[in-house]
Amino acid sequence: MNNYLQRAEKIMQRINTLALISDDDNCINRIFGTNAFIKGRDTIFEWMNDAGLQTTIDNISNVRGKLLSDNANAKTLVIASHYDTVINAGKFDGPLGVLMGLDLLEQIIQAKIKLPFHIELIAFSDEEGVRFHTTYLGSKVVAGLFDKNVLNKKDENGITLQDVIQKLNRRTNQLDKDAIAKNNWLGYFEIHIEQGPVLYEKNIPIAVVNGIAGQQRLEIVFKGMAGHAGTVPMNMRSDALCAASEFILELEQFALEHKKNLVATVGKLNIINAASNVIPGEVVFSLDIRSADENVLSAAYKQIEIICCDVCKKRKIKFEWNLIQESKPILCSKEMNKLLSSSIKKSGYEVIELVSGAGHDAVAISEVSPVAMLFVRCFKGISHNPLENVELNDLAAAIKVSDNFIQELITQNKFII
Ligand code: HGY
Ligand code: MN
Ligand code: MN
Repeated sequence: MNNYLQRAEKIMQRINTLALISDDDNCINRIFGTNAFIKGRDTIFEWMNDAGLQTTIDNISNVRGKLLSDNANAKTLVIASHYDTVINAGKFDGPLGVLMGLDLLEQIIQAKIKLPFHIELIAFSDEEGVRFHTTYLGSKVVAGLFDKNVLNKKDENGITLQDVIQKLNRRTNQLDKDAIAKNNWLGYFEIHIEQGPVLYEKNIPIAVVNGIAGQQRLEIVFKGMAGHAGTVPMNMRSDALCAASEFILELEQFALEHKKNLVATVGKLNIINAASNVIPGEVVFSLDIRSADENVLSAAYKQIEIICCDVCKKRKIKFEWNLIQESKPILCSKEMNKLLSSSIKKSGYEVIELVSGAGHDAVAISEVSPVAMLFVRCFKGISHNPLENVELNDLAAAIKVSDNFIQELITQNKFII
C-alpha cells in the first residue's frame, strides 16, 4: 500500500472516531457548546498536542496547533476547517479538512522540514451556525471580525452565546486577542468535500475552488389567527401555515426559474402553539438564499420579499422579515490557485475549477488573507446527510496534492494579497 493510502487510512480512522462523538446516539450532532462539542474539541486538542504542535483552545473554542518557523517574524499560513456539525450530519463536512491538515503537519514534523513561515492548524468551533443561526463564529474571531453583538443571540432555549462561552470557561472579553493580525497572514488553505455532484459525475477526485457563493439567512414570522379546527369555515380562516406553504412553493418556483444561478431553501419551520385541532395562528421559519453572482443575489432578495408581501396581503397575514446574517460571494486567491493547480498537475490529476455553493470558513478569512480551497469528491455529492462518504483513494489523491502544494508554498514563500 503506498504511503498516501496509509496516511489516508489513518485520517479515516480519526474521522470515524470523531463521528462517534455526538449528542445523539442515532446520528451525528455536534453543535456549539454541547457535551459532544466539548468532547470533540478535547479529542482534536489531544491529537494536535500528541503530534507535537503548540496547541491551545481559544476563547471561542477553536482548537489551534502551531508549527513555528525559526524565523520569529515569519508570516502564518493557516490550514483549517470546522469540527461543529449540522443536525444528523455526515462525518466528513469539516473534520476532513481538520484531520487532513493534521496529517500534513505530522509529515512536515517527521521529515524535519525547515519552515520559512509559521503554520497554524485550526479546528473552527462554529462554521454551521446551527445553534445561534449565525455562521463562521470561530473563523470570524481568528480574522478579527467577530461582532460582539452576536454574544446576545439566544438559542431555542433562550440561552445566549455569552452564557455558553462562559460555561465553557472561556472569556468573551479576550476574544479580540485570539485574532491573527492582518499583516501576519501569509495565506489560508482549506480542504473540504465538494458537497455537490460535479466531481462524482465527472469521475474526478479533486478540484480547485475559484469562488464561494454569497448567502443570506433570514428568520420569517407569519401571523394569522389561531382558531378551532372544527368550527371556523375554510373561507373565514387566516391560516399562517397555509400562507407559509403558498409562499414556500412560490419561492421554489422563483428559484427554479433562475436555473443554476440561485438556490433558496426553507430548512426549518416551527408552528407556534401547535395542536392538531388548532388552525395555525403563527409560524416561524428560516430562509436561506444563495448565489455566486452578487447582483443575482441582491435582486432575488428584493423579489422574494415582494412575493412574500403579496401572499400575505392576499391572505390577510402579517409577516416579519428578519435578515439574520449575510455574506457576499468571494473569490479565492489567483496566486494560491496557480500553485494549487500546478500541484494537481504534478500529482498526475486533471485540473478543474468549481464555485462552491456551500459556505466555508474561507469566506470569513478572505477578508484578511488570500484563501485557497481544495475540493474532494464525495459520494453522489451528498452532504448534510449521514450518507455523506469519501473514498480512501480520493483521500489519498488529496493528500498527494496537498503535500505538493505545501512544498510549492515553501519554495515560493513569496505571494501575499
Ligand atoms: O451552509 C453551508 O453552506 C455550510 O455547510 N455551512
Ligand atoms: Mn463545512
Ligand atoms: Mn456544512
